Amino acid sequence: MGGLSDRVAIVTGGAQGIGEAICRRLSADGAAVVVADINGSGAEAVAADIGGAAIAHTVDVGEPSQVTALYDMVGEHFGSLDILVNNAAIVPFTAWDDVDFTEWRRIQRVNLDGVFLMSRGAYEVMKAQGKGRIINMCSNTIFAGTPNMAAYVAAKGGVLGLTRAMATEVGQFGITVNAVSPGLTASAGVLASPHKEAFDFVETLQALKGRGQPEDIAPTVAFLASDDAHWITGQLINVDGGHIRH
Ligand code: NAD
Ligand code: 4PL
Repeated sequence: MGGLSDRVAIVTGGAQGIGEAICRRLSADGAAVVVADINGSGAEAVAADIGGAAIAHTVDVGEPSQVTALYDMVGEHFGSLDILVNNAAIVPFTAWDDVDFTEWRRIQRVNLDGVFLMSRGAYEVMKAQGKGRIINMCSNTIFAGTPNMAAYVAAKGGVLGLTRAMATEVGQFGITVNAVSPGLTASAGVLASPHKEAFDFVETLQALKGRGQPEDIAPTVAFLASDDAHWITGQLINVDGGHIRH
């Protein structure tokens, strides 16, 4: 057991990809992890494979009533919450002018509204406890202006803004709010999308060579959740092999 024993963590989008790697890492460090995902069977499979205190919960982070139900379950099952990782997102590959308002709203609803709803719920518990850690998954696309993802890039810019602003208001309650921005990473979602064609080009831009893996991202999240990160809040840590500098 590592530095997160006796901690309770929720990881959204934990059924696959980077979220799954975060669930596995936080569990390895000793946390009881709620694998929260709209893909309930995928979340069940990850929680079962992790074993121990890990449990699965089906949730659409963009649906207020489902977010409320998640926090009700966590309150009954654990009675506390130490760590929230807002990782769930839709990762589109669509030209800017092929995005209509319905598609724009679909992306904002999960990628930005979902972070608000989940953070608002976690805040109530963490404020009462006088401590907590919120870690938001951002993306280095907000610096690169990566094509075919304008709605996603806009939502992730919003996530960084919320990270900075929320940190200011919740620090007085012992809560830190930070963000992690991966670069192109070989998650299940990316490997099943046109983004997979970009690995070779992105590698030419990276200072460090190779393909980012979900396991390369998870340790930074674990660090921000740990006691060692107690004096860090409102920050963004870029984890992309040195693709972009900010
Ligand atoms: P992925 O597509 O492989 O997995 C995303 C998970 O989120 C899936 O399990 C999916 O079911 C879940 N999800 C989607 N909508 C949901 C909803 N409404 N409610 C609950 N769960 C939902 O994604 P990934 O590549 O592992 O990305 C994880 C995070 O990392 C995202 O925030 C993404 O923006 C970010 N990120 C990824 C990359 C990359 O290249 N893979 C790069 C930078 C940032
Ligand atoms: C550099 O966040 O950061 C593709 C797809 N390329 O989702 C991302 C880069 C993608 C990224 C991302």
